[in-house]
Amino acid sequence: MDFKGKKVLVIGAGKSGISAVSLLKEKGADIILYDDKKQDINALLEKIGPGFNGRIEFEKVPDDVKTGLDYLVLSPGVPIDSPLVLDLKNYGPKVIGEVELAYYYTKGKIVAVTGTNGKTTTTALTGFLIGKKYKNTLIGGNIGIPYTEICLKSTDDGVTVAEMSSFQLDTTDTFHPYISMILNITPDHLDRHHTMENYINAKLNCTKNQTGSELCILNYEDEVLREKAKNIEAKICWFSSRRELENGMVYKDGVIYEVKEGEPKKIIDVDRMQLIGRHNYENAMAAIAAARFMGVDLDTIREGLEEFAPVEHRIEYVDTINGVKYYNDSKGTNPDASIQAVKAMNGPTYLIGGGYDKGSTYDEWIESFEGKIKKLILMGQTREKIADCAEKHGFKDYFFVESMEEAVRYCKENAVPGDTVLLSPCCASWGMFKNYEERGRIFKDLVKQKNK
Ligand code: UMA
Repeated sequence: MDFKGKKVLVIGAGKSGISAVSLLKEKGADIILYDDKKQDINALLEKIGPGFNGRIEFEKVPDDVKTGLDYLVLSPGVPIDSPLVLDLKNYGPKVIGEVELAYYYTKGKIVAVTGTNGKTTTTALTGFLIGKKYKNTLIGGNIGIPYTEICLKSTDDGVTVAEMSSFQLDTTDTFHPYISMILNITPDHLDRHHTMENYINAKLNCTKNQTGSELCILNYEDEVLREKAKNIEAKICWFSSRRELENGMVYKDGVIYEVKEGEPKKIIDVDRMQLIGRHNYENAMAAIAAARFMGVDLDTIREGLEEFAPVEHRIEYVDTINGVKYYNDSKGTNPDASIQAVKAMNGPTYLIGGGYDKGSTYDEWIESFEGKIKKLILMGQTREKIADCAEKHGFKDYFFVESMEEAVRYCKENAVPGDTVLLSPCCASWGMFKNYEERGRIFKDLVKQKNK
């Protein structure tokens, strides 16, 4: 795609927009970067890098920008049906997303990872396994590294593993991965997509351009996916953590198998992995299927599965102190995420929770305890609300603390060998911490201070 001299308006001056502008600058486009909100121009220019001759506009797109536009490039957070985008469409530009732009410049094979939950871990693990065979394996997308930032580093003999959100897939057109995967689909981002059908269709965009010789990896336990698979052109590899399959990847009784024509071949005892929890075994099966399709041999895959450390703050193993294992799941900022972490625990657990109140209800979270939670240590704005909910469900083993330091100290003083301590707050961190990353790091530091 030749952008030289083309008039391109990039909407959204966040990570993706800035990165798209840097790419378009390299390609000689005539660029206007726009954001609804005013920002510090110098800070933006610094991020864009040297040699930018374009314009930056805030709050209102000037009329002279609208005329003669060749392209409109949308950041993932910009809805395709926003009033601004609908207005600009009348001026005739081609509307693409930041990912579609990156795709024009991607060489080699692409693995696209999507799903409502588990995308980031699966993207990281898939990249890790494939990277053992393909030297130039790049990882990016929704994982936090804009796709436009990595695409120019791709090579014909390399692989790009891209985490794709529904926002990003909403604005793809020719984007064509060699391998796609949809891990699961449950309601999410309906404020943006309006209907579940739209959300599902956005996810399915990751496979719409695939051909019969390419692979689409799907979760057999997801009814939506089972139904939608009928219209998918690509070869399908199913995985299941609940039943045996004739072909695909299966998790059963602590072991992951690859099954061909009903013949299971053992891949790994899940105890050998650092990833824990059924949802993570599903993520691992998807990643293994992708690596197998890319020709990575089984011994290398096993080695990779054992080496791979969970993404920081997601059921991340911290340490074992006096026979007590500590896990950091600070990313458990909502009931769904935190329930997965609780389910992943195998024995008696001290659970540290509570934080900023974003209006969640905690009933399902408390119900997921299933007798496993020895003590619920609560902090932050939501502690009373959670305690009330716990009482309602007959759970009385909670304890209030004022700080993370006090929470960790309480666990160290009370947990006995064989217990586990899990930080999975079920709430946002704001109010007590800058973000969930800071909360997780403070927890880890406190755990590692052995005498506290
Ligand atoms: N903006 C507008 N008009 C709009 C919407 C946004 O001007 O209508 C501006 C905002 O004022 C802001 C900028 O756009 O200055 C933000 O752009 P953005 O929302 O596209 O965010 P980026 O910083 O570019 O980050 C995006 C993804 N964010 C979203 O999808 C909301 C990041 O995913 C992603 O890591 C990054 O690109 C790199 O690919 C985050 C996310 O929350 C982690 N994703 C959602 C999820 O995982 O559930 C989809």
